[in-house]
Amino acid sequence: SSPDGTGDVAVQPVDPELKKPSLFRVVLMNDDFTPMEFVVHILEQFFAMNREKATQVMLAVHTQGKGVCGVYTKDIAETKAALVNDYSRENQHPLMCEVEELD
Ligand code: NFA
Repeated sequence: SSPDGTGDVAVQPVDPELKKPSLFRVVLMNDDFTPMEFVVHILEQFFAMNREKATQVMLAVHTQGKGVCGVYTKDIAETKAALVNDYSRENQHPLMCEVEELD
């Protein structure tokens, strides 16, 4: 121990500064072929929306070309987009889900 007898105890900083994670939008793109009911089903199953919210978002994608499904950290956003695209392809629909970094 040190000469003052206090002992060599490592003190950790209180309130370490942690960087906030970057955020990413998961967006659905409109197309002319995917059935509206399939898009509603995707929004309910992968983004935990109720039928009313899923219908609103589906119609926003249909009329505006794209729409936000949710905002997540990078790994979660990329995983959700990949799961949606795999599921759409399994069901032979061209629906596309993309990831966009927020500013
Ligand atoms: N535009 C598609 C249709 O008219 C519906 C759709 C909505 C597709 C949202 C993709 C995304 N059947």
